[in-house]
Amino acid sequence: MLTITDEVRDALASGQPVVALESTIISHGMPYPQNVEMARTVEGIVRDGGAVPATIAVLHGRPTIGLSADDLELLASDDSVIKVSIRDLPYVVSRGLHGATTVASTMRLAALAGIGVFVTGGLGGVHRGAETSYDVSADLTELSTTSVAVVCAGVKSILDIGLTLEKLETLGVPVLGYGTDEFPSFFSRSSGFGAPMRVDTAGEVAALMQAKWDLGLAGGVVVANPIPAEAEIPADEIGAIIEQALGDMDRLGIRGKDATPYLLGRIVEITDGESLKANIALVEHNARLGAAIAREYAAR
Ligand code: PSU
Ligand code: MN
Repeated sequence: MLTITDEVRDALASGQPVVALESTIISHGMPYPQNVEMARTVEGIVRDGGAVPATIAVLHGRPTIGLSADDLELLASDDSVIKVSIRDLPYVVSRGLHGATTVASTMRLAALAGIGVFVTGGLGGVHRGAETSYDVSADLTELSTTSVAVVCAGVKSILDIGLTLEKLETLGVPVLGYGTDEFPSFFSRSSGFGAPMRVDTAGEVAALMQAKWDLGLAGGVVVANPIPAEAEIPADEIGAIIEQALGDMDRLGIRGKDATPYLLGRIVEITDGESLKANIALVEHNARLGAAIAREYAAR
């Protein structure tokens, strides 16, 4: 049921490094046209890093691995594109719709295609107030079963970071601080929470991936790569802005799958675009690391 470009198929068949990229970040995570510029740039960074980029989405109901420039433009600008997590996949596929895939559904489609490394910006997780809303991203359950390493900049404090880390522990998901003892919080290098484990090289990540899967421990690995210092928004500065965005969301009664896109957009508005710059910088930074990990993993 997958459409895979010849380039990606050939790379996988010959054991060359491939890096999966998600599309919700394009369609529902950033405004146009910065989103499509980001998508193109990130693919270029993966290529420069010696790996083949495979951006993943559902187009005309077909799960598609590897996208053209026109596909990226459509995902970035067409309002009919649906945010597709795991539970939404059958709907968009059976109806022939366009879908932008989240971390969860991108992981699943990457795994079906045979791709083991995936680069994104931030993971979904346990939302603040989840004790009453039950809002826990399917990204976490997917990480418990699908064997793909996910390079991210941690999770931002629109979520409950502590509960997200607890849930990942329960689900048996290794969470690696890359070159850091502290778990990063997306816009900021710090979060107040320790990284459960630390690694310092792409080779160490690849070795851990292999050890996990050789042990028969199916499921993902989270590689938490802090935003570069020159691009970060300090935690105390972004904290108040996130509180404001959460308050606005509550007043508007927004919840469920619309929560994360609303909050991301609102934070861009409140910061007058500063958060968008940071977001783009951290995704680019993750793309460099993801390519290096894919190369190390392919060489094992
Ligand atoms: N965090 C970000 N940017 C994003 C997302 C999360 O900083 O674009 C997206 C990812 O696609 C993630 C999804 O998988 O939001 C989580 O949505 P939900 O909480 O509805 O599962
Ligand atoms: Mn949710």
